[in-house]
Amino acid sequence: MAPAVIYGSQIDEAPQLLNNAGLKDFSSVANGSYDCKEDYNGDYRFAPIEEAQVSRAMIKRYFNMMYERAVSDVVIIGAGSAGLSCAYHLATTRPDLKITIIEANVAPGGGAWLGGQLMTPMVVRKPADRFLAELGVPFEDEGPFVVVKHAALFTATVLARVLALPNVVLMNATAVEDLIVRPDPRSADGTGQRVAGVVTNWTLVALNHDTQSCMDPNVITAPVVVSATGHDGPMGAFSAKRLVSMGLLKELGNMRGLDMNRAEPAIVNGTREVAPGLIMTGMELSEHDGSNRMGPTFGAMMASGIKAAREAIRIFES
Ligand code: 48N
Repeated sequence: MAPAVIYGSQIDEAPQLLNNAGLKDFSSVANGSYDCKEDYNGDYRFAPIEEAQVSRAMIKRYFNMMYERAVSDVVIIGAGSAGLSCAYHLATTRPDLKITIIEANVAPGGGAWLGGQLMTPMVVRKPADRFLAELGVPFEDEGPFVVVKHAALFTATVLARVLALPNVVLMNATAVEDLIVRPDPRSADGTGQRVAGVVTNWTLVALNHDTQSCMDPNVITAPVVVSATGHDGPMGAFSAKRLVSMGLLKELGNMRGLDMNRAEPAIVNGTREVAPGLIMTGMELSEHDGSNRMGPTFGAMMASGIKAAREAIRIFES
């Protein structure tokens, strides 16, 4: 008996699936009236499936995405508050751009799941509250600043908004372990380099290069890279440190002590293209420039991310 069209994907194990599901044929599945039942009184029944269908549903989508995003317009390294704010502003302002976010952790969000020292409320100084309003994140107004009742409310909201945008893809549990560089045609003496993409690997591999023989990486090319890798963590300040080791930055500025009033404008106003093709945003910039840290207030991360997006647009439009 030739297997019927399998709902959702063609697999050649159809007879086994019929047998596993106790079905005579797939007509009930193919026309959507399949044998399932939302009954919470002890008779909840799922539509039948063959394990291979699950694998193929994931493999088809993920590797098509990897194939398509091997050439991206913008790569954002780091899905913390700065990287996600950049992704949101860039993707909504320029829906034509293919934006690929690379995040080392399984869970995106960086340090923005808590307000500070396990406390959950998130403080955002005005005027950065305007970004919260744009996202639809509720907050309590305290005059010069606002408070989001739980940091996760901001982070989950901006993450959801970003992932719903058709021109954004997120590769989490994936680390950027190097930068792609090319000769910079704009350099005065022709010896300059410009960043032209990223070198990636599964994070667990990237963290274990000294415990196993090298597993070679993957590459994603992009004319603009935005680095938002933060100031601490297993790979914090990744691009700032790599710029030093590759000779594109003389030395790290190293983050200074906490001064909220000085730190937040310094990070926002300092957000820029720190090397040809590489824009730096968020707390990574404090390591690059030697600016102060601001501690448990997140408005600068949002505004710096937005500025990084505008810098990327400037590059595309120049
Ligand atoms: O949240 P972070 O660490 O970084 P930002 O800049 O988005 O936000 C910083 C903010 O959370 C603060 O530190 C606050 C304001 N405190 C300031 C203070 O004074 O202490 O997110 C960076 C993300 C993380 O999710 C990392 O996992 C990821 O970047 N990451 C990487 N992803 C891919 N490849 C890498 N090499 C890499 N390195 C870091």
